[in-house]
Amino acid sequence: MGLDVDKFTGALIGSAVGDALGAPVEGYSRGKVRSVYGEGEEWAMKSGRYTDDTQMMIGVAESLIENRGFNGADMALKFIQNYDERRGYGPGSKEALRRISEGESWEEASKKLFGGNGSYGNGAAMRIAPVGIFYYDDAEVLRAIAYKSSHITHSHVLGKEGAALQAYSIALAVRGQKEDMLSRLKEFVKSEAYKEKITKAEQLLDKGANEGDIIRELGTGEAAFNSVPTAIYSFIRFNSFKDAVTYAVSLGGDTDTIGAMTGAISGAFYGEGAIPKGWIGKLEEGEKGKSYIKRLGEVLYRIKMQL
Ligand code: F2R
Ligand code: MG
Ligand code: MG
Repeated sequence: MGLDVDKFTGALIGSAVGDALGAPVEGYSRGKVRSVYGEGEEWAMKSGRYTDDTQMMIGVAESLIENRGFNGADMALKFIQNYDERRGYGPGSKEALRRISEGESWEEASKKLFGGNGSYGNGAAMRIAPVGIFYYDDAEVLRAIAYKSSHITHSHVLGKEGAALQAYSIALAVRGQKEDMLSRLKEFVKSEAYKEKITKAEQLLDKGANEGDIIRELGTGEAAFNSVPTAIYSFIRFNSFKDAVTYAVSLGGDTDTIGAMTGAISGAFYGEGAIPKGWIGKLEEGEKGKSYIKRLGEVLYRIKMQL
């Protein structure tokens, strides 16, 4: 299949760009986001520094590359080796990684969180882009790997399902399937909670909903079910990387994460070349900065295409 490497690098760089654009306004209201970014045609990225979303996404990619596929113990180790408190991690993820670093197995640690229910936070979905591109051609393998990679920190069924839904959205985007994306996602997803959110997204698209409707009906919070559907909606509603990611961040709430998830889907669909140059230009460089992230996308592509 003649698939461009630009889609693989676009998903990873797009995720990092969305994260960095949303990072300075994470937790802000819609109005406060506007007051920071203004009403300009193309928002100027502030610091370009990415957060835990990208730091963990890098770990997923590194582990898939080194193991030519999923290896739970190694992926957990990558998260621990890359751990950087200053990137701002969710409390559940932090606790799971602490437990694993102290000797618990990656299969057991996450089950202890939130009173034994496990986390349904969006931390597994926000880092899933490498799984979406690497397994773009097999929905059932993608689902299995999304669940397993989530389980390292997020064992609640809704945390895992959110990651699988986000990964499959990226896979469909790599394949250029935007038109019928929502109906395909509804067929794919197993949980009623997510099916209902996708139906809601369809209705909101039909009605030409305003930002308030999206915040209220789809959500902008830290739970996977209040953020993954919003990212998918943002991608489908607009016709460019810039507009989709700007919209996702403009809603406020968990802006770095919904920005990262929208950026991953949009980057996979439009390709790296469609990401505003000013945004990539400002994205942080350094040991594991934008050049490294791009390289991870290229290597995943080469392995996948057996080049
Ligand atoms: N942590 C942050 N942002 C705050 C600090 C950033 C600040 N700017 C800084 O620089 O310091 N963002 C990151 O966390 C989110 C991802 O979180 P993750 O990894 O899913 O963590 P967690 O704790 O597992 O889940 C998030 C929250 O969801 C609720 N929750 C989850 N499962 C629950 C359950 N079973 N029962 C009840 N509540 C549950 C909790 O409130 C969790 O804390 C991203 O935004 C990332 O950017
Ligand atoms: Mg973050
Ligand atoms: Mg966040």
